Amino acid sequence: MKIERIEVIPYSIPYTHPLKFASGEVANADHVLVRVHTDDGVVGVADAPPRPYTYGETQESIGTIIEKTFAPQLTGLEIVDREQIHAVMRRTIHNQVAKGAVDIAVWDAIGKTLRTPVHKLLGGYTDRMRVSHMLGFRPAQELLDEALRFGEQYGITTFKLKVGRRPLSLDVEACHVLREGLGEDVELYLDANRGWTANEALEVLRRTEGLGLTMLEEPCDAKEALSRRRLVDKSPIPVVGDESVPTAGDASRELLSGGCNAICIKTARSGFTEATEILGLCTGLGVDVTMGNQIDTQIGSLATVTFGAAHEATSRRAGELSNFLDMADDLLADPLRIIDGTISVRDLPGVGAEIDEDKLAAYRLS
Ligand code: MUC
Ligand code: MG
Repeated sequence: MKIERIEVIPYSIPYTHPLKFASGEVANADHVLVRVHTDDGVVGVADAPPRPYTYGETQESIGTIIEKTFAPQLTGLEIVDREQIHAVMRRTIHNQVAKGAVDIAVWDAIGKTLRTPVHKLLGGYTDRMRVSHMLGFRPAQELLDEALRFGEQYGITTFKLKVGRRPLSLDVEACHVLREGLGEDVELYLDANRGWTANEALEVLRRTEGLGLTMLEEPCDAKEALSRRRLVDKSPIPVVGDESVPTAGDASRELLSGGCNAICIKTARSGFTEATEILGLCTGLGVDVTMGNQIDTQIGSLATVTFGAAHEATSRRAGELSNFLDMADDLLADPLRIIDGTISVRDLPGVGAEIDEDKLAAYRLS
């Protein structure tokens, strides 16, 4: 059960509805499929979504670092020796998304080797997660129409609104229109992807007072430490660290310095191993966590629900699991389904992401 080779396959699938947000826009899923092969024929699978505007990694850099640096160093290691695998990857700094995909593929291979679902290996708390849908930049009425459609069609009752626009009135208006149109029982929270200053974020909090917003994610750049701390102190709702906290070390720094008081965990950039470390830190400190979406495909969303459903703390809140619905196609042989606002884990060995090889052949770039 040794790692024999690691395959990286860049591919591209268009979005029918591109997602726009303060730090970027996604019109195509230009991702990398990662497959870890063992010497006894097991294949672990994961998806790597590059986000250059967030972490600096590109489709090319993810392929290259895995192929040229990690694969030669990991070949020959036992698939179950995760600490050795991570000790090797730690020798290269950054490259969180590439490392995350290798880690998830390794977990998938371990699950298949042990003939056990990975959600059981990780904790086995529950078998599904409630779904939160991310709404990108659009005029207020279109946002409301989209949210109503997702509510009706999929039973989704939690929405994360992408904000961080100027003038602030664009987002303030969207919040009012959504609350008015969706009613009081729908959960609404905001993610500014560092689009505002701390003072602008405070102004938006004042102008949306009374709307029952539950969280404010990455309102401004966490590196602007003093103003960010002031915002966190004054905010009546939790301020969630997202792109500022890809590792457990980053999460510790931001929590201890007052840069945030809740943490978004994304398996795409932290894998299952580092996500477990971040989660342990947060539960130890009594800090709320959310399961985020790196604008994931169905493969990535299945990884998120696998981790999120495995633990009590990560399954309390709705996880961001539904943006694959805006893609023209996907690579999963058995598509993910949202039923009554939830997505279930798969009771299959590993993570359960079986790839449709014909689709992969159609969308692969090399
Ligand atoms: C989010 O929560 O920020 C946007 C960029 C990215 O990396 O993830 C998304 C969603
Ligand atoms: Mg975010």
